Amino acid sequence: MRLPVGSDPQECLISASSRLEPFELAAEPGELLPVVGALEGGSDPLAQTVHQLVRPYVDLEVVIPAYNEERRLAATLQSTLSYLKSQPYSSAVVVVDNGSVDYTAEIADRFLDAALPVYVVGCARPGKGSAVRRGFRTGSSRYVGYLDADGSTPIATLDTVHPLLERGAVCVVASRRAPGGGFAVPQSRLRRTGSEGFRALSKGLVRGVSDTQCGFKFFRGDVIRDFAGDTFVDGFAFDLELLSRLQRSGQDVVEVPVTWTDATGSTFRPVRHGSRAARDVLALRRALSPWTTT
Ligand SMILES: Nc1nc2c(ncn2[C@@H]2O[C@H](COP(=O)(O)OP(=O)(O)O)[C@@H](O)[C@H]2O)c(=O)[nH]1
Ligand SMILES: [Mg+2]
Repeated sequence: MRLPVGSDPQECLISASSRLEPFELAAEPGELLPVVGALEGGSDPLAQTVHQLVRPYVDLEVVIPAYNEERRLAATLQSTLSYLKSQPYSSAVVVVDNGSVDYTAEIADRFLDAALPVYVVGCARPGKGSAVRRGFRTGSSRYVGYLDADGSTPIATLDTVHPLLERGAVCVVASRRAPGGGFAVPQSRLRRTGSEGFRALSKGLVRGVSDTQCGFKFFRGDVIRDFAGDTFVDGFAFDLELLSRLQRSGQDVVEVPVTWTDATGSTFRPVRHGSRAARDVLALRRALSPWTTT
C-alpha cells in the first residue's frame, strides 16, 4: 500500500514540538485507517484537528529507510519477508522512501502482494532519521524497529532480539563492538576514521553502549512512538539521539552482538553526511538535559 509523498501533517506537528495522540484505532487487518487525532495542549492556539493515517496493529513492524536503493532493496525485502513469514507473531514491513530518484519505489511495489503486509511510505523531509521517525509515528505495532536496506545485519538477529522484547526490554540494538560481534566485511579506512571521530565527539551522550550506529534497532512500540515525537535529528545521528533520550529517561539499552557485513553502494557521503552528523551531535549536546543520575 502506498502512502502519498509530500504534504505531511504529522511532520509539521513534530517540527512544532507538538504531540499527536491518535484516539481512534480500528479494525480490518491489512487496511489503512484514517485516524483523527488532536494536538495536546487544550487552549493552545496550535490545537486543531488533523487527519493522518495509522497502520493497523501487528506484533512487530520492520521499518526500512530507503534512499536510491534500487540495487540493494530487493534482496533485503526478500530475506526479511521470508524470515518474518516463518515467525509465530504477526508482522509488517514498512519501506520509507523520501525522494529516491531511481526505481526504489517500483522495486518496493513489487512486494506489495506479498503474504505479509508491505507498505511504501513517502516522507517529505529528507534524511534517514526523518524516514525512520515517520515509519515509527505512522504505526501502532507492539514492537517496531528498523534495519538498513543493504542487509548488513542479518535479519535472523531478530531470533535474539524478539525474545528480549518479550521479556520486557524496551530497546534492543545490534552491536558490532559487543563481545561476540564483529565485521565480516570491514568498512573502508575512511569510514573507520570517520566512525572514530563520531564516537569521540559523541562521548558521554550515551552510557555503556559500544555501538550506537549499527542500523538494526528494535523497541517497544508505544515507548518509541512517544520518544520519536521529541527528536529533531534528521540524518545519520538520529540513532544516537534516540538512545540518548531513552537512557536519560531511565530506559535501558540492551546490546546484542552481530557480525556485520559492509555492503557496497553506501548512500553515506563522508564529507556531506559526516559534517552534518558532527553538527547534529553538537546540537544534541546543547539540547539534551543533563543526566539526572550519575
Ligand atoms: N528514506 C531515506 N533513507 C535513507 C536516507 N539516507 C540513507 N538512508 C537509508 O539508510 C540506510 C543506511 O544507509 P547506508 O547507505 O547503508 O549507510 P552506511 O551503512 O552507513 O554506509 C539505508 O537503508 C539507506 O537507504 C534518506 O535520506 N532517506
Ligand atoms: Mg549500510
